[in-house]
Amino acid sequence: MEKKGLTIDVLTLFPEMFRPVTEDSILGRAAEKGLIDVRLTNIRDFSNDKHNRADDYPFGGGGGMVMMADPIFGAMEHVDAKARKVVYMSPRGRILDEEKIKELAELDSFVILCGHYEGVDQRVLDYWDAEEISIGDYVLTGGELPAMVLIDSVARLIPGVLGNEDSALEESVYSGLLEHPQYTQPREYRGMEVPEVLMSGHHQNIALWKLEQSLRLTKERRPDLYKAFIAHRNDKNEDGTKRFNKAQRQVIDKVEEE
Ligand code: 4FN
Repeated sequence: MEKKGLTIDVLTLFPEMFRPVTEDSILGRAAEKGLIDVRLTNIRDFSNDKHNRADDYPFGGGGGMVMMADPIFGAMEHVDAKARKVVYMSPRGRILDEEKIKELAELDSFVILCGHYEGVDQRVLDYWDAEEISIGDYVLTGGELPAMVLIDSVARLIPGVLGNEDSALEESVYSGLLEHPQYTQPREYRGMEVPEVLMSGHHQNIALWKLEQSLRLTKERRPDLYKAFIAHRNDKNEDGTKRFNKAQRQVIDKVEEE
């Protein structure tokens, strides 16, 4: 059976930060269609302290505040996290990539914990067996923006979330290449013309031009991605057919020799 929809529980001290992302545009429509359900839990609601505190000073000193275990445990129990995958957005984690995003998009549900201040009490991560995932090497004030990046990237892989059912797969990210240059109206702007081939209506030539541009750009700007593409260029599709036809292979060989 095909899975129906994805539920993501987000545990955070700042649930209001997520509203614009979860209610607007593409994600909002996906939610209306029942394809994705992003549930927000305010960790502070599970504080058992008389002042509703969710953070305290770090043992061993060092300044800043640490998010306490107890409110997070309460929130985790509330969303029944024991039965599900728990992700902690953290600069200590492996950097998010398309492979991890695909893995998460195949689940029925998972939980995202967002840290703030100096992060969470380590016992939370140990007990709930959290997988730490980072979105990149820079300092942030919290895990909320990273969680939104993760949600956005996972959501677009769920069938039906993007208008066009297969547009997520058609894009160059699917092949691991950067995108070719894009143009729209007008045909001439301040003396700058759109490449002739795009106006030709010759679909085969257009597809080959796009492939060539993607390859050149990727080779120049992201040699890491280009090397990975070249290493896998002779892989077969899932159905055993060849990934690239003869004309495409010629383009790849040409750029490889440049
Ligand atoms: N960041 C670095 C080294 C040490 C600390 C930080 C940092 C927010 C709770 C974590 C940051 C970046 C990418 C979560 C950064 C991410 C965070 C992320 C994040 C408050 C503690 C903190 C060496 C990476 C620069 C603050 C490096 N992806 N600490 O930013 O949550 O997910």
